[in-house]
Amino acid sequence: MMSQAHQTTSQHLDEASQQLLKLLEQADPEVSRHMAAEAQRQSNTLELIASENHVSSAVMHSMGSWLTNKYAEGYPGKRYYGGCEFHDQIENLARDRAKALFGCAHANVQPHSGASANIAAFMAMCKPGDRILSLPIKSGGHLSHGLKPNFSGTFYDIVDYDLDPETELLDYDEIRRIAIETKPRMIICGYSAYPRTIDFAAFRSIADEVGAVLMADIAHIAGLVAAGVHSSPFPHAHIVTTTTHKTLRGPRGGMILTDDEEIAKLVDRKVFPGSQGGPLMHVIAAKAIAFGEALDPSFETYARNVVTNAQAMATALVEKGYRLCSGGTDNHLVLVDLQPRDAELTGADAERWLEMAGIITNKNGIPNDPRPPMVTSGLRLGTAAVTTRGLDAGAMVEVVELLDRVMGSQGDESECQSVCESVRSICERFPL
Ligand code: DSN
Repeated sequence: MMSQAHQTTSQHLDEASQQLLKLLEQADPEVSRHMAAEAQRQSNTLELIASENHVSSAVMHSMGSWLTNKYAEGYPGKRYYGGCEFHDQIENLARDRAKALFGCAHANVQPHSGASANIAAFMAMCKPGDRILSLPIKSGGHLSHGLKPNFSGTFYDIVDYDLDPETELLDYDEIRRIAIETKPRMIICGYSAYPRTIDFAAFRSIADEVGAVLMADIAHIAGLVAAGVHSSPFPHAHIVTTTTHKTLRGPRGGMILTDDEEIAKLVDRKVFPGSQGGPLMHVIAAKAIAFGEALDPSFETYARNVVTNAQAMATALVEKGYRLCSGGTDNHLVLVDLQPRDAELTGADAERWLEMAGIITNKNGIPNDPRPPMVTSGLRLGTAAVTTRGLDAGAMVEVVELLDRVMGSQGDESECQSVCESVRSICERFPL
């Protein structure tokens, strides 16, 4: 017997997904029940987490394929296992498409995640103990850029730069001053919660002035960069790391890019055998497919709409009395300071109440946040996933209206229920 959740979900699912759920119902009803419920959750809620997206059916189902059965340690043409002929061809396709997408000379598509890509990039460019200059996580950086408990903060000498406290923008003069004073081996740009354009050329000029390596982590904006909607880290950064699953809309994974032949050799060695064993070939196939999709001209339209939607959301939020960090957005995300709207309101409350109403977000620290990371005074909202399901600027205004109703009611149960019904109807208008 199919569960109610499965039946409801199946109406929205492509044939391959329906077959998968049918198969799982026979093979493992317990897992099947939870997977069907998750498919339904994704279908019936609005995903505003800035780092998430909805992949195509081809990307999703290529991950559940024969390629998961294979060990392929090494690189195309130089493997430690037999039987890799087709894996070589698939990995070469992924590498070539990545190079075409980002206009660079070398791509390593094996990192299992963005953090894994960063481990290999650090190992390629720095020795343990070397000094690295980066934006801390509390100001919008990433944990793998130097947080103390992370490998980066444990094995390297991390020096922080920060945002301008007034404008909440990168202050290139101040970054330059700190770089000259501290002489880092490597400077990192690229962030998890920075809504503005990054000036890669300015960073490179600072790096050159102090003889540092420039690393750009474009995990969040990779799709915008690939589409030409955000400026490219090439030719400025020596080494570029990214995830493949955020605005780039591929499978969960990482990648390292470079234009420099010597750095390319180091990167390959530090990914394998330096920090990883067997590559996830089923995920590499899905990366190849996603890169192929991103090379299609329609991806540029998608990426432009992501930014248009974020700007529409930003304007609507400001009209409702919310303060946006840095005053707005140039990319796919906005960082909302909840305090001016309601001094008692925390990011944790907002995240929980919105989830009750079917709007999925994450609490996020704002620059100089007085509250701890599990509470926060901010909310990070992104438009990559809702743009994939077709929401436009008008729909973003509707979403902000609903979000504000939830905030205004302080998470009142019946108001959240009523908003949830409106969310459901938006989801039906813009099905996955
Ligand atoms: N956890 C990711 C994000 O949400 O930004 C970064 O890795």
